[in-house]
Amino acid sequence: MMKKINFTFVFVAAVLVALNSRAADIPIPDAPVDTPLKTVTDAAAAKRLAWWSEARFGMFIHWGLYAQDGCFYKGTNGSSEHMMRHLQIPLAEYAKVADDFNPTNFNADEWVGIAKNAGMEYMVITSKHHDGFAMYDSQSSDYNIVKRTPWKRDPIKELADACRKQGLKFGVYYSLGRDWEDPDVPTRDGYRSNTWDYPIETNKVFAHYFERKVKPQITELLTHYGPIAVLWFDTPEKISAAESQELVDLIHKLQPDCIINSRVGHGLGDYGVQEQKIPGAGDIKPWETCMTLNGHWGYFKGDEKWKPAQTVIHNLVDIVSKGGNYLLNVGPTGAGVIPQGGVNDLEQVGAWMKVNGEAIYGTTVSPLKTQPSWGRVTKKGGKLYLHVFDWPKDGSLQIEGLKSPIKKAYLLADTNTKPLPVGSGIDGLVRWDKPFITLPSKPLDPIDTVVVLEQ
Ligand code: FHN
Repeated sequence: MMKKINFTFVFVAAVLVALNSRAADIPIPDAPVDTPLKTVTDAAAAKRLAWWSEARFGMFIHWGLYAQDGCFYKGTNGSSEHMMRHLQIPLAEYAKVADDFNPTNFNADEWVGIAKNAGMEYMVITSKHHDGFAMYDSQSSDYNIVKRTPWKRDPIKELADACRKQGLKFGVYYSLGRDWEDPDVPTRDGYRSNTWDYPIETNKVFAHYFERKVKPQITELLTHYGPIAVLWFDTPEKISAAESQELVDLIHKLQPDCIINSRVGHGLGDYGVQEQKIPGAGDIKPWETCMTLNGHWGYFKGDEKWKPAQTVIHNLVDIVSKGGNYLLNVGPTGAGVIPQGGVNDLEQVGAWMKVNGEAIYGTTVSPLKTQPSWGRVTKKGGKLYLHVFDWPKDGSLQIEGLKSPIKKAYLLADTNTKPLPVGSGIDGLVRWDKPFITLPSKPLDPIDTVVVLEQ
């Protein structure tokens, strides 16, 4: 009997060790559980969100010291923008990466042009990620791109100016509850803290970091760079409800029109975050899916697994048909370049958006009870936009559950809006709530051809 127990114990211990060691090297950063938004959009929030609900599609950018060598450090794979944590690089060593960070190929107008050409209407870039390094000329912390790199330029300023010039809204990401430079940033059981430079979690006082770094940096971001359209907080971790509220009040005082996401913490913020996923159904409150274009947020050298343009377009349509926004991420290189594979993708998405953007911008959640098997539906005013992914072989498209009769049907890409026949039901009866639309034999766009129903 003893032998059996021993064996079991050894086996269980071995499994635990294996799991634990595997846990240590899981590269993909975990998404915090997003607290559901307590604040249903009040009138002020609805006003702030008006442009955002129109925009529907934005560019997310993760750029920082980790990009210098594609998330590798001295030849070792750091797995992601969490490189400093994954490899437990001492702060003094990690800071030296800045000594060589010199992105001479950076061109703000080019980055904004790529976003604009893709049909994106806003941009959100990391002003400070978990490594605590400010990607702007921070007056409250010398640990920043202007003071610590040979490049000495402020990309936040240059991108803010370029966005304004090209008509995009500009926003910043800020890592709220994870900062591996500051000694006072605890996380739950230290699981995402800097425990290698600052090993004693109980010594860490979040309020000190909040007063010393968070509030001064949020203040300077909202006072030195013109209109900031979005403050995109991340990983609120150990922030208190009072501190979350204090941040919201500070932001509204400095820039009342600035939109705040739900990761400011404690159910506050103007919209909810879905990370790397699209919910099955929509939500009564505004929400946004943020997603990588390849497999990493920060530039990871060798990751060429770009989502095909078809996937991006279908994701965008799916999200918008459920009332959400799509914030799609690129990770520029240490030289300041958005990888060509991502640019090629976004060019194809932009070509589709140039023809079909009307069926995305300013549309709202589909009025149909269920998502049709052949695609998705978006709505704007008296028009329904039928996004047909799978073209019916018999050329007949059925709609279920209309709430009012169709006055006219035509292909969005058909500039002559030649009416499409709206046929009768299979039993010969014309069911206005379940019409059939006779389509051309071939779709105009194999990825998504849009049929417009005017009601
Ligand atoms: O740990 C971060 C991660 O690096 C990335 O910034 C994502 C983007 O939403 N947020 C955290 C993981 O949820």
